[in-house]
Amino acid sequence: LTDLSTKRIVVAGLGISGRACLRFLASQRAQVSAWDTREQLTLDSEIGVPVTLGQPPAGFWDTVDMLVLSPGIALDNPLLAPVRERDIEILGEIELFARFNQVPVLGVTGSNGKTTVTLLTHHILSEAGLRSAAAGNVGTPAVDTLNQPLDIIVLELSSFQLETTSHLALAGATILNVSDDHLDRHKTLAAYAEAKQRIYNHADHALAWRDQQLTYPLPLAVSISEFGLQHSATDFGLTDNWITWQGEPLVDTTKVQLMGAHNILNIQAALGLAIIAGVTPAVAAQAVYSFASVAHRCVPVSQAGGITWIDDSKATNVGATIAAIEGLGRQRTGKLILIAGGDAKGADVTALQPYLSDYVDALITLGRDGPAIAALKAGAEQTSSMSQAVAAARRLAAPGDTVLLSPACASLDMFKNYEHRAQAFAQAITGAVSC
Ligand code: UMA
Ligand code: ADP
Repeated sequence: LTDLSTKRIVVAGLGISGRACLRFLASQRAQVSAWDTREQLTLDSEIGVPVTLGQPPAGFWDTVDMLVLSPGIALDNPLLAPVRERDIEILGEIELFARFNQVPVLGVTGSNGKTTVTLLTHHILSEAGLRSAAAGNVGTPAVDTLNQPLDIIVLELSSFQLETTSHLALAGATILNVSDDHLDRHKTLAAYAEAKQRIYNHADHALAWRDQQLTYPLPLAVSISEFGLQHSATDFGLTDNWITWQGEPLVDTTKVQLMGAHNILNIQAALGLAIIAGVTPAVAAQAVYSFASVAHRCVPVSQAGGITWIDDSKATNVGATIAAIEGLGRQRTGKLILIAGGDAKGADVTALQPYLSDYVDALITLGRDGPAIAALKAGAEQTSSMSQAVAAARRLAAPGDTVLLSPACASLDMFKNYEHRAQAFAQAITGAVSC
């Protein structure tokens, strides 16, 4: 399974994941070449192996044993038809990692909260004195952790990565939640949830959210712990602002740095994973207090004009925006003004409607699916740039009010990525206030 020196391997996709695979495969002395389906690709550094761009030439696949597919390339991409016809093994970077890894691994998936839970778990494990690494969808390729001196690895796993993974052994695994996302690629919620379920295939222990059946392993064979915002005498619960574990108070939620009810669930999940890894509940709890919010996830970025400006640019789906609106809306004193819109990736945005009416005082939209979101609330203002959206918010807001950027959409129709969108938001705030 792990001798690759006789294999002829194509790595598809020359991004972060593909390049890491190329480096790893070279270290295994495999015969490797690279392929990117884009016709035009400017390579910013030396790849070191033959590179094919666009449609491969005739006979290309005849001499290939294995295809390592980047997560950004869909399994049903028509260019992969000859690969399937020839029965060439298709796997992803995480599967490659799984076949070589010797270190215990914790796995995190879900529609929202993956990065927060991955980084928080890693923080708790590090504070407990373990040599831990956070890798996977969070940004550091999993294969880059191979052969490092580590005690434990926390892997953030996207549905795209799980689709091409079959042997990933996990000491603990969680599906945090499942809501509409990436339906442009997975087509149905059922197919998307099925990809996420793969995280439990070789897991020793599962952590599931009491409020959502889709987060439980099917069949319910592995041992399971539960988290949720209810009282619980046996697992994680919430009583009088305290996160409890087996009925005992563990974390005072009024003293943590993360905002919103959704982050209470995230903290419970991270505590659960750390406990599975052998950290004592008391040590894990102490570490939670020193964890700061992750940038672009419901984080206040300015008080300009006496207004609280909140950057939740990473809210790239409806579920994340609902969590932000509900969390901030419940505790608001002034008006809540929402800026939303972008590329909804095929999702139905109408689920936002009740939250827009209950908690949002004014709605400003932008981007490709801005009109569909604007249609959900009377008086919504449609704009065509971030600076226009922020200027509109500035006009509507008074000191004491909150302006929330939580787009419910991907950013790629207008920006390079969600960080770029957040940067445009921050710059526009400075511009709007100095006008
Ligand atoms: N490419 C093709 N054909 C395609 C699509 C892409 O050839 O149809 C090529 C591109 O030309 C480019 C390369 O593939 O050269 C890009 O590969 P990629 O899209 O798989 O992205 P990477 O740079 O390898 O980054 C990936 C993850 N990206 C995706 O899943 C889209 C990163 O997650 C992850 O951090 C990284 O591996 C390391 O594991 C990003 C992401 O957006 C953050 N993830 C999605 C999300 O969180 O919602 C799932
Ligand atoms: P992911 O890695 O799954 O995208 P992040 O931690 O990066 O998750 O958060 C992405 C977005 O989802 C942010 O807008 C954040 O505020 C929101 N979010 C985080 N955790 C949850 C949760 N448990 N439920 C709903 N939304 C959440």
